[in-house]
Amino acid sequence: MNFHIVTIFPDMVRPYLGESILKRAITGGSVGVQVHNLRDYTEDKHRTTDDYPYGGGAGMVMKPEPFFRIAEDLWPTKWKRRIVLLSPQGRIFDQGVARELSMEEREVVFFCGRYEAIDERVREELADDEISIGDYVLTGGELPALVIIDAVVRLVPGVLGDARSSVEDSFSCGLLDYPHYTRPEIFRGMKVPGVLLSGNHSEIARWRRKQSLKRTAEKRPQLIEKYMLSCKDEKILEEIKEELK
Ligand code: 9D3
Repeated sequence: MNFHIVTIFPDMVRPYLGESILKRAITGGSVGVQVHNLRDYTEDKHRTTDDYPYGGGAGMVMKPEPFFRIAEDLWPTKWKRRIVLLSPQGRIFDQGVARELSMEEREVVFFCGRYEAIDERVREELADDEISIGDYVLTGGELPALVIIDAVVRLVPGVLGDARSSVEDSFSCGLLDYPHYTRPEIFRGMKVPGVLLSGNHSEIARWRRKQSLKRTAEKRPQLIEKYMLSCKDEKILEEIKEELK
């Protein structure tokens, strides 16, 4: 799995890639991430990447030439690259999009915008995909690129190690997580639920399932609607509704 981040702020993204699971994934060889300075692909003395908008208005627009130059220099064959434009107009990133990207065979290239916009011809001619990470306004695409790489890398086989597989995660399974506890058994008078100390593994599994369903129904009811419930889940949900009466 190979990623490229194209940005005018390469120093913003490099430190994050050099720590923790991401670092291990990269040094381990299952994932590659290269950071490219867009300014290196300008041709003028001042290494200009932005200009005034045609038609007027506030803010600057990123020039098309540096994006075309880097795409044609580094990934000249169209079918070997997937250029992802990061922008507020993109489709919203979620675990499904992460799964889709984790199966990508082409080089995945993120174009990070700054200023108000990127020249429309970059979208029309170069972009294969356009992604937003949610409906809030950021200052650029750099954090979105890191967010997406972070979510995708943990789905690449071998990155997490098999002890904790990403398959069991909340969201990939479509429900929120159940509550977790560690020692001490009583902390400032607050007790760990007895069932977790019982050693009864089927009871524990049922309690966790019920907590997941309860939390999801309470905090994110739309996730319950999307999720395929088993007969047993339906029964547990009825039980939860009964208890809330
Ligand atoms: C009023 C016009 N603004 C759109 C909401 C202009 C604008 C603001 C901020 C254009 C770009 C940006 C910078 N944001 C991104 O490049 C971006 C982003 C985001 O702001 N939120 C969520 N996902 C993303 S992906 C790239």
